[in-house]
Amino acid sequence: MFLDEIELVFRGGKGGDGAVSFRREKFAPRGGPDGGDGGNGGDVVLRTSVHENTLYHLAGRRLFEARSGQPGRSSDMFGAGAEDLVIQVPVGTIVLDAERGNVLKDLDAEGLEFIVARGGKGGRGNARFSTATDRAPRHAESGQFGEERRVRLSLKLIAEIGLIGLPNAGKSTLLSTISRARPKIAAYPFTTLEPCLGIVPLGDGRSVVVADIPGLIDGAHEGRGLGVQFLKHVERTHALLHLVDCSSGADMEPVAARATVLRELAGYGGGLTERPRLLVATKVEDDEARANAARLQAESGEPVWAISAATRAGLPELLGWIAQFVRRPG
Ligand SMILES: Nc1nc2c(ncn2[C@@H]2O[C@H](COP(=O)(O)OP(=O)(O)OP(=O)(O)O)[C@@H](O)[C@H]2O)c(=O)[nH]1
Ligand SMILES: [Mg+2]
Repeated sequence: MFLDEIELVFRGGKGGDGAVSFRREKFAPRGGPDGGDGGNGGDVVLRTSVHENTLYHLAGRRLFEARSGQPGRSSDMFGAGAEDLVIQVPVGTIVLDAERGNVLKDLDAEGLEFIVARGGKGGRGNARFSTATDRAPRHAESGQFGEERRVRLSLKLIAEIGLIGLPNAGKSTLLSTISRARPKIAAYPFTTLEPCLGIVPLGDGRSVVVADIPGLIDGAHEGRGLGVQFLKHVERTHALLHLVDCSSGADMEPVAARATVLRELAGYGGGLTERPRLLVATKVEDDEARANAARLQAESGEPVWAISAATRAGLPELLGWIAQFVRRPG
């Protein structure tokens, strides 16, 4: 089960109350004040761990509260401070204020910690309130309440595989076929207006995150079409699938279509052209499409993998190729 967004309340532990107490010594019936301080409440701490991949383990519970500090005791004994409540979250968890929506912390590396709700301070015992004029203070402080925060945790997936290609190449259709993501699909260019990520199960218990981005057109790296801002979403991927429509109804002849997208990658820079890349002929369902795919392979000098999202032909082989770029465990 995958869960990438959750709203929770975190509450720091309450501080222990300070004690009111007086020394009772044999020959000093009215001894001085000796009430100790209460211990501090525990903090709620979020800590990143590579052993968590989702936020699912936090579901089903709305409030996470750290323990309270112990009250102070007589004979100047301090109450014990409470241990922190440490909650493991996956790397890539963003902590947002649930009301205002602003980012409180971007937990983007292993072993990071963030105190999401501080524990309350322990109250001072009456021993601390003794003055020259009041040697027998009868009051102590209560422990403070812990901080309470309503936050949204949002898991930012980092895509391992990026889908690139001209508009209408079949990128969103492929993603919707191999994952549960449901990007919009239509027979007109620029159906996809923002990147969409899907988790693709590989069948061996592992999964891979695939990013579908809006189609690239001539001049995209200079800001044409939907612009360059989308290429940055594939910048951190390990490999790219370059989809080329090889059907008879394609908007552009496949060899030219391939060259257009490669020019945009080169223009964008950032090492995208050196990224492992697989040329994928899409919508290959008839002889004409097969011939187009063969010509694309001959003229590009690159291996071309033919698929059809409609018939699922070639998809298991494609997932096999993708599997070699998965770096995450489990
Ligand atoms: N026959 C056939 N049609 C397909 C296949 N894959 C996609 N299509 C059609 O091609 C059209 C474009 O598909 P999309 O998946 O929206 O293409 P895209 O690359 O995401 O396009 P943009 O989001 O505009 O960049 C749609 O009408 C799809 O139904 C396929 O395997 N076979
Ligand atoms: Mg699309």
